[in-house]
Amino acid sequence: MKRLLVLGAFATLFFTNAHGQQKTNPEDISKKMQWFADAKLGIFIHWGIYSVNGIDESWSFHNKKISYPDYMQQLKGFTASNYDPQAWADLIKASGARYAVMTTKHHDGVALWNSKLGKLNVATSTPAKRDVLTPFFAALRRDSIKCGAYFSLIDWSYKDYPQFLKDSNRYEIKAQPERWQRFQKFYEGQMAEVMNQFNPDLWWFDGDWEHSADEWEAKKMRTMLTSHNPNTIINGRLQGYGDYETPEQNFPVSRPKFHWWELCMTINNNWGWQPQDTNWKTPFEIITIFVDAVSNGGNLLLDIGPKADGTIPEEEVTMLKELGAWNQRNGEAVFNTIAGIPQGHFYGPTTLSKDSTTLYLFLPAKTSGQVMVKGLTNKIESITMLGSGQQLQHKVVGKISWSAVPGLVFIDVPATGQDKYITVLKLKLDKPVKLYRGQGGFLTNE
Ligand code: FHN
Repeated sequence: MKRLLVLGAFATLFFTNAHGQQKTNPEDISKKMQWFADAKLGIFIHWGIYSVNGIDESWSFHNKKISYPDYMQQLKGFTASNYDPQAWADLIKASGARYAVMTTKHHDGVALWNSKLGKLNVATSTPAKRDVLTPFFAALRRDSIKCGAYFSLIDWSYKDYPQFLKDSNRYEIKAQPERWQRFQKFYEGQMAEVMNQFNPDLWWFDGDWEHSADEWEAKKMRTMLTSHNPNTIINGRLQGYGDYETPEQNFPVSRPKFHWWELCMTINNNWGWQPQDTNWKTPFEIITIFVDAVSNGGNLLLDIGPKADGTIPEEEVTMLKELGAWNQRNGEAVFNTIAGIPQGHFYGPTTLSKDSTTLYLFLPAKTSGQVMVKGLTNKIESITMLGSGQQLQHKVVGKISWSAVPGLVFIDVPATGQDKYITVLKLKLDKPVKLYRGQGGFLTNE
């Protein structure tokens, strides 16, 4: 699906979906998106019956790795016996995250709240025997963390949903429109339950690819949600009626053209708990990916997959704590900042303060010696290594008297005091950052 995002004078969002239909979204969303833009880090939680056997969420039966009846047997093992929603919220707070996105229902159709629309939910059909969402969202709000609801539009379990297994559908909509209308009533009813019961600050839709905006009644759903809560924000998986883009596991190289965007990513390779997946990224790797996204104007939504009893895997607890400790030392360079200077001026990620008078440089690895900044016309008033607080020296090299082209800034970086993971240098500038973007030239002030 291709979405062309054009920002008007007041951040009107225009989307063109895969069918070339241009939809306008004549809302001024820049104000309500501000908390999201400032938040930079969210924690994603994939929790469901798939954590009983530690298999692919929903996809394991859809792709026929396991039979549907065997997949649904997992209902009997979802105990939440060690579930401590306040501990989850406190750990998310400690990571430095400003929001969390929890699966309310994945493609398998198993609701994590006590839905009155059917029995396929953890309160009615599992040993957990309770709505696990209400206490979690309450705990997040006690910790002043914004609440995001992941909601799968796809429901491969529902008898009136067309798709089921990868090679077998229940019916075609055009042949049985009344069945699709029954599904629409069901899915929109469940969405309304989540809206009324949890009033999410953010909706993280998923699975929109299986049907069109019209079939999902996407515009009607957006209107329902934003009428109920004008400040709620919607991700870009509602077939062109969302507010921001959601690259997934794929790291943008060039700066995404979308004004607001969020990279969602796992810590190992799987969304839910899978014991055999020990391919854990290191804290250095996660922090590098995090600052790369932030430097390009995006957020990181980092996923954890709790076990069926509600225990969060130790590796993920450690990761969130390490990430939080790094954010404690360097958070001013991340939270409430704006995207950094274009690539080419510094060999690493950068961010700027909102007034652009402070430039943050993220050293991509341990270094001893000098780092260089090109094309900076500003006078640097001070350079501080965050964490250690050391004041650093710099010199300007190659500034020619007759040329307006700035010299190269070389900063002396001491081997001591650098961060355990990514070191940040804070450059206080004389005024908002001003960059030379020319090709050099000669004998001219080009
Ligand atoms: O199909 C889902 C998948 O299971 C997982 O939930 C990810 C997380 O963003 N979203 C979809 C794949 O894009």
